[in-house]
Formats: sequence, structure tokens, C-alpha cells
Amino acid sequence: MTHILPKLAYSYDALEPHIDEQTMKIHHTKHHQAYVDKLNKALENHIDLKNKPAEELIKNLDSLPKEIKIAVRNNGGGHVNHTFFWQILKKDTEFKGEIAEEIKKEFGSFEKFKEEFAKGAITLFGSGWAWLVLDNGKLEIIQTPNQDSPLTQGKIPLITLDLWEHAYWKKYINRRNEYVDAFFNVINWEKVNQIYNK
Ligand code: MN3
Repeated sequence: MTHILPKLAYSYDALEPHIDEQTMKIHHTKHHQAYVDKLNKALENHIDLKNKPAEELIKNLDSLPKEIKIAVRNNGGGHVNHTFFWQILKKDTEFKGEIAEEIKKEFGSFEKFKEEFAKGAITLFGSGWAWLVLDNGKLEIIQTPNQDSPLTQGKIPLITLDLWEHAYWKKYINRRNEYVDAFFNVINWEKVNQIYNK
């Protein structure tokens, strides 16, 4: 099995004006593609690992041979994180369903949740991701550096935001806070609710 770049379920301009077309296109066809290519390269001589889904590799990083662990952590992580990120993006879906109820219960209100998530995203030092995850059934906002995935920590991702500069510099320059604000307009709540219910 060779890992391949997943197709997006929408066009590159579907998230405008919040995430611009050119950023989406480069992010998907160049950045994400590069993680896929490097993951395949790392697994080239590991026939036993080639057929495993990337999520499995990331969940079990510690069991990987030493010589490819870092490459899989970075590039397998990059592949898995981006694949997940694309799925939870859609413009103008409604905040509702079981996940909305759970968020209101855990954080007090949607506004409070936004505040907490934005704080997690803005305070991340350097490149990485902000996440809403399920940790033993409890909602939690966390950060991961680089391309590290919550899957490695046994947590289940529900929402994520790519905070590498390549995800926003074209439109937002150094204004990460504006990018984070805009993100709340493109969370695909239908999808997040589906994942939560699974
Ligand atoms: Mn990225």
C-alpha cells in the first residue's frame, strides 16, 4: 500500500473568505503532498509496516523501528493531521447536536468554548496544532507541537486547527488571532458531531 493524498470534499475556494483559495491549494497540493511522499519514502524498506493505515502507525509510534520513528512521527503525523483537518472544515454549518450539548456542558457556553480554544491556539509557541479532543470521554483543549498527533497520546481528535504559518500567512500575515477567529466560521459541526457520536 502506498499512502496517497486524499481528495478534498470541496473546492479550494469553498472556505473563502475565511481561508483563501490559494492557501488551501498550496497547503493541500504541496504541504500535505510532501508529508505523504516522505512517509512513503520512510516506509519504503519496511514491508511489514507499509500496509498499515497511517493512524495505526501514529497510535503505535513506540513500536516502530528506531531508524524511522522520527520520520513517521513527523510525516505520518503530517499526513494524518491534515487529512483530519480537511474533514472538519465546512462553511456555515450550525452548532448543534450532541457535541454542541456536550461543549455547552463542559465549557459553559459556545462563547466560552471559543474563548478557551482561541487561547489554546494563540498561545501555542511555534508551529503545531490546537485540538478539541476526547480524553477518556472528557472534552479537552490541547496543543501539540510540530506534527504530533493526539492519537499518540490515546486521545480522540474532534476538532483541530493547523497553526503552522503556511496555513495562514498569505492572508493573515502574522495575525494568528484573526485566523483563529475566522476558523470558527468554517468548523464542520455536522462532521464533528458524527465523529463524536462514533
Ligand atoms: Mn499544514
